[in-house]
Amino acid sequence: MARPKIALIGAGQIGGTLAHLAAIKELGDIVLFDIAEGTPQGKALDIAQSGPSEGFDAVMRGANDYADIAGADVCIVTAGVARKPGMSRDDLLGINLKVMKSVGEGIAKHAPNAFVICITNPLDAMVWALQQFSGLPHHKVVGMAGVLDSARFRHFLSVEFNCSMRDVTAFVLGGHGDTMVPLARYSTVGGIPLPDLVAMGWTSQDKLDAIIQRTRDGGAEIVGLLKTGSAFYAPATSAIEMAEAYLKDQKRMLPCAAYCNGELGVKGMYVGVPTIIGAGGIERIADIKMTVPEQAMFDKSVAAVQGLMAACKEIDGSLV
Ligand code: A3D
Repeated sequence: MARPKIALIGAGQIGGTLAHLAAIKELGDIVLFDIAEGTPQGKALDIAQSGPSEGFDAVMRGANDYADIAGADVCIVTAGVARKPGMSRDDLLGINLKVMKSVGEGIAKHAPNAFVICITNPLDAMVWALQQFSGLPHHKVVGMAGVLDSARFRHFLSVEFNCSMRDVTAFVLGGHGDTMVPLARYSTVGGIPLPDLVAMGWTSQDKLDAIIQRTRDGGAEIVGLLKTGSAFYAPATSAIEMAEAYLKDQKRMLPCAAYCNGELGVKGMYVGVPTIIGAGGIERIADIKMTVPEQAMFDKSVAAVQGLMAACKEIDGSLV
């Protein structure tokens, strides 16, 4: 059977890391696409030359022409600009919206059957626009944010509890921004929910609140340290987890920005919700019932995403 084809639209910090991870995991042959001439070709050659030591079989190619993504099974989109210190994700909206238009048209023309994972910020509004620009079905266009936000939460919790990250599960829902919603009740260590661990004296409510806030600020903390851009190792790893779930029909339950049609009280927009990803793309959304305070936090986050969608509509009248 031929290897799957993975197209990475954007060959910057995340794009390069995606290519390296996809090769090491032998997920398929890889095309790195970018408008910058030389960057995708140089990165593709560099990563290909890591193959003999790592021992992977994957054809790696750089491209500046959308024709080279033809027939891709998966497209992961990071094209656009990233944050610098002092910028919010929302500051990227105007420039990245234009990028989504050209990317959407390129995918529609050359890879209409792909499973598309968007990473470009501001995430929830960009994936919503990308779906419209590409015209691909909603269940085949998804945003990566919840896996990363949950991974950050899991990492901080594992340090607090001095336990393996593998045994920490966590749930971060809502929009990928300052209003994201880490849900303590659905986050566990070895199946024990966080509120129970507070009651057991494993941590205090104050410490847990601080970890939740650090999770919300997780991206900005890294931007502040790097000074030249934003996080890329963990964002790439998170998107690869989603791509692998699709390519191997793993039916993983992962929090993703998915198109909601009434689930969790949301209709006609993308926002972070628990989903099942398998060969059918987004196969299911878990319509969990939240408590009144949780729902209020979630609704606030949904409203923030709707504000960004309205700003997009003002810039591009074709969006509905
Ligand atoms: P960066 O290293 O700047 O790479 C972006 C690449 O996009 C560059 O190589 C550009 O040349 C390329 N590009 C620009 N315009 C186009 C275009 N029209 N077509 C094709 N390629 C183009 O950024 P990065 O890789 O660090 O981040 C990429 C995006 O991911 C940014 O918008 C970040 O804000 C976002 N991001 C999202 C998360 C989430 O969790 C959602 C996390 C981290 C970064």
